[in-house]
Amino acid sequence: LTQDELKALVGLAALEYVVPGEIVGVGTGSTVNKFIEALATIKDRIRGAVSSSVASTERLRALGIEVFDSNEVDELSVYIDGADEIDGRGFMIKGGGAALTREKIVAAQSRRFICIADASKRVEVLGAFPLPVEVIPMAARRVMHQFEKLGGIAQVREREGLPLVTDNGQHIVDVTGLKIVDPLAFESEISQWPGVVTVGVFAHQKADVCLLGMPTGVQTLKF
Ligand code: DER
Repeated sequence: LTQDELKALVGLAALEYVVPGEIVGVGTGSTVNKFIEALATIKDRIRGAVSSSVASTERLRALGIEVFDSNEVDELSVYIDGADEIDGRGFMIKGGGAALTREKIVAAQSRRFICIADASKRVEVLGAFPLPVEVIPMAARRVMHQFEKLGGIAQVREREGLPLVTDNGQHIVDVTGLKIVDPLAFESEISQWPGVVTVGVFAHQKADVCLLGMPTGVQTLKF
């Protein structure tokens, strides 16, 4: 099975966690795009979606699925999203798609986080994938310096030679060389650095279930 087929497999498997008649929390990324395609096949059985990015909103609307703002709904039963890394406790690194802030917001308003990922995302210790951190641009230099003091190597994410600008109008710093052995403490510490909007460690908003696409099929991990 190719990686794309593994993503389609878990995107389809996630349908079983969707509660009929309800509004579904939808994340961002290529694996979630497979879930959105699957969701469209049952769009008459759901009320709509809350989306974690402009990109996902556009895809949902193009497929005839109504999209609500976070402020229009109370709690969601379920949030379906991908990850860049996921460890044995359901802690994740996210933000490869630059949507980490809205992803963490929608995850926080959802009762259950269902992570969908191909097997390559499963790690023992978080940190091999460059850690995304959304920052207020004026704070970028100091935040990068703080990470360097932790032994990291930080750089501003660029698109066509200019800093990438997120849906929220901010910049992203990617940090390599970190070993995040205590994701809960790390997330708490970095989140209170002045100028940090969101750190791409999802420990306080961990996954409850991970549907992992393996060549042998879908492995369901519960945390
Ligand atoms: O940006 C994100 O958090 C995405 O969910 C990302 O982590 C997973 O994207 P992928 O499914 O395209 O690998």
